[in-house]
Amino acid sequence: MAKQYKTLGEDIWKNRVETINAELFIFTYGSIVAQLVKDFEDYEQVNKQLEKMGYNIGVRLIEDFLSRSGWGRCTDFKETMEVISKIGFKMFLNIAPTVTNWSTDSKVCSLILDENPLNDFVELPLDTQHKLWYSNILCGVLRGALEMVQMQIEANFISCVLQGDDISEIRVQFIRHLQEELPNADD
Ligand code: MYR
Repeated sequence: MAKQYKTLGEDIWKNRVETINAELFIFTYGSIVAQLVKDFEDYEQVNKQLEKMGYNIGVRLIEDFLSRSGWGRCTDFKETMEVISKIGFKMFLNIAPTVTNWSTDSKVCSLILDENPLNDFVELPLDTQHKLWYSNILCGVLRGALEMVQMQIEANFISCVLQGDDISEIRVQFIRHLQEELPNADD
């Protein structure tokens, strides 16, 4: 099954790569983070803003993901996480984070980002140590995209190579399935 995800992700990427200037995107993201740091002067606030921005991207990106991948429903959170890694990340960032460190109840796992294009060309000042999560936008993208398929999750960076950690790790927690909005009988 892993191979199936991989091939699908690679095919989609090959068709799209020519149209994307990755470096422009990476530098644009960097300048957004720098501007937020300047405006808020508080790394926690910057993390929150990045997460919110990502959320707004995620709620739109899911439609593109579903139509381009042709993916249907996942059977459970474990499959969803594999699809996110092998197809979603592959499609949008050309990476496939490792899904690992599952909790015993299968509700929490980690995405290990062996590579992260957003980090390219980035060095953080020392005082950001474990306060600024530079790629926090990704946490918001996950939350927004999954909310659109009725899954409430929380995602947080717990380590990052830009902070001197050995690995970059996003912890993802499944909270609950959301109910489809039922039309109000009085409407
Ligand atoms: C379902 O069960 O309805 C399908 C769930 C698939 C969710 C896929 C979400 C893709 C998010 C892509 C994230 C990319 C980050 C760069």
